[in-house]
Amino acid sequence: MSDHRSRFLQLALAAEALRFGGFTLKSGRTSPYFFNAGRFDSGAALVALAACYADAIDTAGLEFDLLFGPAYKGIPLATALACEYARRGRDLPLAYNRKEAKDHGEGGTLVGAALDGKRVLVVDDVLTAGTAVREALGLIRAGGGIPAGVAIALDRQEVLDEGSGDRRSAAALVAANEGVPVVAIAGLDDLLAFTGENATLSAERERLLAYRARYGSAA
Ligand code: OMP
Repeated sequence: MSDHRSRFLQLALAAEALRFGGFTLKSGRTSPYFFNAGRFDSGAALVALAACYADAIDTAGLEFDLLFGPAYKGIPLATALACEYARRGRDLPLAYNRKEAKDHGEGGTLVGAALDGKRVLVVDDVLTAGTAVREALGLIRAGGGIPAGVAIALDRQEVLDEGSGDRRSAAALVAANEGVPVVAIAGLDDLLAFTGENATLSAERERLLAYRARYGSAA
């Protein structure tokens, strides 16, 4: 497992952003694990997380001119990543959206750098069905930007409909249908590899394997 993957999983477990138990997802599925990026709730935690995003993005060779953080959880993530790139010598413009349009002051739903003609990288927390990410890509197009990719912390590597024969992941479908690369710091497969290396997580690993057998995408 590449360094940023295991570093991220260690950070997420230490921050309790990644937890094991029983969780109901937006899809209604009951998951034995949950990723809550809101637990990266200090400057040091966000700095460490942003370095993992930057390593994953650079390893994938994504090309973009602007970072976009979808409200709400993407906003601090994209902001921390912009700071990390500045630290690495690349000053990137940053934008994000409001959930509710503002009808006074500067107005509108988009905040920050103008998207016009820019190749925009969406920075978000987690992808399950891809609904949140697809919405963000729509906002970018509506704002005149050119979607250039999606960077997420965790790809849950799930199928959209476990009853159908289509075992493609939701992330692969977003990439194919939206025409943009989707890059994750880590995925369910990495979490399984990580739990396999840690004997204290063997019970959790069994539950993850059962969940993947039912809802997981083909590799
Ligand atoms: P999709 O829109 O289905 O891709 O799911 C992304 C959203 O699911 C996130 O923005 C969260 O609201 C939520 N979520 C998590 O935050 N962490 C998880 O581990 C799983 C989910 C989820 O509900 O699927």
